[in-house]
Amino acid sequence: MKASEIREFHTPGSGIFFRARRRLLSEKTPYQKMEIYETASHGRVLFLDGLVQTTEKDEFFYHEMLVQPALMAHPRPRDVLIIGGGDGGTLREVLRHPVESAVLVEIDERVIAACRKHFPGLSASFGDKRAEVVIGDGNRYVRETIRQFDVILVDSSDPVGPSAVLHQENFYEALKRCLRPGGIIASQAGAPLFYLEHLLEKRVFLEKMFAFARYYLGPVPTYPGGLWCYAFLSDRVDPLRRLRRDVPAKLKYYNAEVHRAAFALPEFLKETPARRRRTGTAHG
Ligand code: AG3
Repeated sequence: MKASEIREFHTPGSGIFFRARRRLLSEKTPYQKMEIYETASHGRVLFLDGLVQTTEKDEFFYHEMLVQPALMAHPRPRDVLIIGGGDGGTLREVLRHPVESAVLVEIDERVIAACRKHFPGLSASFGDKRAEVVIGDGNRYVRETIRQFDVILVDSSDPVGPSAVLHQENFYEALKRCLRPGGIIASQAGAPLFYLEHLLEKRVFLEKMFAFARYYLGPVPTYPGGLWCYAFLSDRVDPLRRLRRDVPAKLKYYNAEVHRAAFALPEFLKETPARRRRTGTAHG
């Protein structure tokens, strides 16, 4: 492979590659290796520890679908908490709504600094008066804060490395304590094709914890498998009832029909871990 081709392995024998026009940044931060490239096909691409986090071309699929379903299902979201999301894309989607505050807790301040410089389309939202950035460990923040929120969004990376704790049961217990009555959590849950076991196990504890614990899906062309899973969690709000009608202008992916369709799950995601072990399904 030529030096100008950058890639992420999804398995030892498959993955995605981009032709890089130029490397804009390569830095070892205290938490991870961060790289930003200008590519021939996808605009700028951010890698953390070798995993594609965002590309200018297809980031809207992910950021709109992580944020808009929860924000549109909540009758009056005032205060929002974002865990992770240092590139600013999730914050941008939140601030399309007339919220009063959006607190973003990011562990790695170098990611924010780099994205403010290299991804203006994502990070312009950091300049908004309603945005408050906390540099720190999201897991620790939710255990220590006395603040409560209407919507909490978990914009983590894969369940390996610095993000691993953000996929665990006791993190969700702590999150729940930060939720106002009627509040909603949405979190990115990963690639159904590669993390199916993990997704099915996670749903077992999420369903015990929340009256409404639903997975929903959307495409993210540059993420492993191309199909991405998110969790919608609430004790009071059914994601498919009483959506607000004031969808923000200028979205590229999300609308009310997409919202409904996203909650329809394919057969392999309806499995339970126990049934799957019994039938020994081959994929995932
Ligand atoms: N957070 C989810 C990234 C997961 C990508 N995984 C991978 N490429 N293996 C993205 C952060 C964007 N705000």
